[in-house]
Amino acid sequence: MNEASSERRVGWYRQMVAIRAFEEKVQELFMTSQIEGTTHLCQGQEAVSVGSIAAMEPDDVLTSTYRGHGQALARGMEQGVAFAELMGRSAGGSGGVGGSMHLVDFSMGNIGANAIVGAGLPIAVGAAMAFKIKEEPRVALTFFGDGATNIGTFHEALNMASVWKAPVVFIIENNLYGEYTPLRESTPLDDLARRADPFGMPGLVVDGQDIDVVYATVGEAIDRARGGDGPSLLEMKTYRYKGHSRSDPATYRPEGELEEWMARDPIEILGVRLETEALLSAAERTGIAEAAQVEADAAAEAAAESPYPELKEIVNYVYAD
Ligand SMILES: Cc1ncc(C[n+]2csc(CCOP(=O)(O)OP(=O)(O)O)c2C)c(N)n1
Ligand SMILES: [Mg+2]
Repeated sequence: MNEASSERRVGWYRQMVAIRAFEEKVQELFMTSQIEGTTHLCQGQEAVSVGSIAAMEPDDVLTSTYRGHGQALARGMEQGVAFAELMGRSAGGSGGVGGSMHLVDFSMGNIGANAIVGAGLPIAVGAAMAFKIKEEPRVALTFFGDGATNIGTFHEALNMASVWKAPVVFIIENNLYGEYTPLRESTPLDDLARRADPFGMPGLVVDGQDIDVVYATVGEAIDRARGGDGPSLLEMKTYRYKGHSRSDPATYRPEGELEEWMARDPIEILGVRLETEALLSAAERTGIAEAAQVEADAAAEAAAESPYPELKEIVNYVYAD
C-alpha cells in the first residue's frame, strides 16, 4: 500500500481547505455577478482531486471536467490565475476566454477540462497512447462523473485502452447525481466500478471521502499503468454539497442526504486523523482555515484588477498559426 509522509499529508489538508475556500468564494462572486456564465462547484469532493493528483508524477497528465476547479488547483494552478479565468480576465490561465469550465494548464500536464460530458476520456487515452508509442514512462489520469459512464465515449475509451494496454487511470467521481437526476434513475447499477468487467480491467470501489485511501488506490493504479499492465477504473464514492451548477438549490435531494454526507466530510476526516496522530493541533487547523480565507479573498481581489481581453484577441484562439 502506498503511504505518504506526515508532511505531505498535512500539505493535502492545507490544499483541501484552500480548495474549499476557493469554491466558497467562487459562489459568492457568482451570486454577486462578478463571475458570469456558470460554475460547477466541488465542495465535498476535494479528497478525490487532491489525493489522486498527489499520486501523479510531474510528467504525468490529467483531463478533467467543467467541475474541475479542484483538479486545476491541486495540480498547482495559482488561485489568482484561476479566479481571473473565471472572471473572464486577461490574467486567467486561458487569457479569460475559457472560463470556469475550462481551467487548463499544459505546463502542469492539465491538458483538458471539458464541458462535453465524456469528452476527456478519449483525450486521456490518446495522450496515454502517445506516451506508450514514444516509450515514455508517463501516465494519464482522467476524471469524470457518474453520468459520463452512460456516454458512448466512456465505453469506447475503456475498450480501446484495455486492448492497447494504454497507461491510463479512469477515475469516476460518483457524486450520485447527473445534473438533477439521481444515479438510480439513469443507471441500473449501484457500483459503477463493475463497468470495468466487460473491458477486462480492474474496477475498484473507493471511499472518495478518505484521502489516504484515495492516494493509495490511485497510486497502485498508476504503478500498474506505468508498469505496462494497462488501465484501471476507479469509482470514487463522493458527494457534491452544492447544486449542479449556477444557483441550483438542489431541492431534488432527499431530506437528510446532504447531512449524512457532510458527517463524512473529507477535510474533517483527514483533520481529525492528523490531530489524533499529533501532526496538527485544533488551533493549527483553525489557523489553516483562516489563512485559506485570506488567500482566497486576496487572490479574487487581485484577479478583479486584471483587464478584460480585447475583442480582437478572440481570433488568436480560433485559428492555428
Ligand atoms: C455530451 C453531453 N451531454 C449532455 C450535457 C449536459 N450536461 C452537463 S453536466 C451533465 C451531468 C453530468 O453528470 P456527471 O457526469 O455525473 O457529472 P457531475 O456534474 O455530477 O460532476 C449533463 C447531462 C453535456 N454537457 N454534454
Ligand atoms: Mg455526477
